[in-house]
Amino acid sequence: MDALSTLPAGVTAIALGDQGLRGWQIATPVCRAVLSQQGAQVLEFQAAGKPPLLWQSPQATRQPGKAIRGGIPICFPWFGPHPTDAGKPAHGFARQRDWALANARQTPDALLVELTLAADDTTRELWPHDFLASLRISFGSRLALQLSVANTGTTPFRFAFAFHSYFPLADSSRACVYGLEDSVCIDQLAQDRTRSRQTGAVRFSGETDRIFLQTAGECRLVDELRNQAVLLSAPDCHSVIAWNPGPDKTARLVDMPPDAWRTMACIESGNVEDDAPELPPGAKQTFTLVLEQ
Ligand code: TA6
Repeated sequence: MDALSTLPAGVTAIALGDQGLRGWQIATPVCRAVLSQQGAQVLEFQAAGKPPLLWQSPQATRQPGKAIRGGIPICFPWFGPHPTDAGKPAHGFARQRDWALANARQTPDALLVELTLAADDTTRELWPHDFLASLRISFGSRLALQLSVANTGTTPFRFAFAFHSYFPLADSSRACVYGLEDSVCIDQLAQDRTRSRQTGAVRFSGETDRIFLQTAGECRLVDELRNQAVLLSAPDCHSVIAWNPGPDKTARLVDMPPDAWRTMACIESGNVEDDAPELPPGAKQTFTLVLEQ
């Protein structure tokens, strides 16, 4: 745990589980949240007067180095399985490592927290580039995340990332996503990963794993049973991934109860596949996600 000289009121350092994971409990007049130092991962967020925004598996691990199932994992510097080495961690290494707490301060509207992750010998073994990643999180009446990636090396690199957000649903079969119409859709479950143009809203019937490219940067997840919605605004993110594991895949996930697929879905804003950016030496790019209920 990086000790800032003092934490602002409303921020308390906490243990997450009993295997050494650390994080912070956030309680302000406008929201409550839990943030894990591992992965700079928002695990919980609830704005005053609103339902919980995020879903977390009741069986989520609290083991150092193991991804935590829920909240908003940060997939970086690649998305999904490593393109050439299956031995490397899925979704990159950012979600498995402690990020350094760089700043935490209260503003009139929100508590702002910044964490950073810099390249080191161990990351270079997995990904041979020098980078500095920073995640700025605004805990206010809504949740906003801003990921910046800087190329601190001497050669360009291409990276992919996603805010892998888990959302609760009353019934995943009675939910849908608007705003992805006309985007290019890659069905990850199809052998040949066929591409098509999305027509109409995206729905979840059993296992669903679709990458949408060239999106408009804004979409809305609607829980039809509860008549509630989450608006995802991510103007710098051109990809959205919609995932529900369905019953069979869920049965293979040790950190998810067997019926968990019925009450959650992931809507992940990022830049992957064709949308993955290339960063020249010395350059920095910033990507914002705002979640509104
Ligand atoms: O969200 C899309 C996806 O790539 C799915 O294929 C599934 O693997 C999911 O991410 C979860 O990945 P994880 O490594 O967290 O189990």
